[in-house]
Amino acid sequence: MVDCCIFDLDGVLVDTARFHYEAWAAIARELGFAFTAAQGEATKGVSRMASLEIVLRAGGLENRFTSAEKEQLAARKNALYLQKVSGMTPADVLPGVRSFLEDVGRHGVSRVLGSASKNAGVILDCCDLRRMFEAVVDGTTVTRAKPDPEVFLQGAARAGAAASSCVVFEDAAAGIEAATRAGMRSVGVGGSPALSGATMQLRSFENFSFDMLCRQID
Ligand code: B16
Ligand code: MG
Repeated sequence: MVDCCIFDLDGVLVDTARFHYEAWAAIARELGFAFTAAQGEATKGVSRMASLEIVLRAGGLENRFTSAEKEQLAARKNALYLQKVSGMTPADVLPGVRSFLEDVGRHGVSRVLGSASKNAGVILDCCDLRRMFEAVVDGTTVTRAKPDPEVFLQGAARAGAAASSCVVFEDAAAGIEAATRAGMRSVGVGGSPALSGATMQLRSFENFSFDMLCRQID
């Protein structure tokens, strides 16, 4: 039984994970080291300040900056990131996503956004996705970042759904762990081996339907 689908944003509905990575890599370059794409994987689904710590550790600079300096670095990264996402359009929504969201809605099942990002609203508006969700929970309303289950528990509460009837769509290991800790089933989107803890795997939303989800997850 599935009463509510909760969708992560970055890496599930849109491919903004690469913009996060490019912005962090630019900050690392300014600080004098290379931040590799493999190192960038660990920042997926993780909050902005926790991501900064991962970047600084990669450069051996974890004890180098004051809190105020770290805030400045994070703000600078965010400005670079916003430059990249502000040009997004509905064409940037990943293949099959829009029709799957419509299909879920046609079944009368709640659609909730559950993202760690403080920029979720900007992306939803640029990509004309906001009207496809009954509730939006994001980095502006959540106090504890994934893998804490807060974001998904807030989403279930907003939809009035029991955790056991929710399915979370996630591209990050931290998000799959958060779903499991919330008592929810999960779909690991994108095929990364890091998502082996998910209830089921989905490479892409192309040709995927709500009926297929129910058959595979129930
Ligand atoms: P922001 P999600 C997450 O979004 C990203 O995966 C992660 O890389 C980022 O650090 C985090 O949002 C915070 O984003 O800096 O925009 O507030 O995957 O939970 O939708
Ligand atoms: Mg994500």
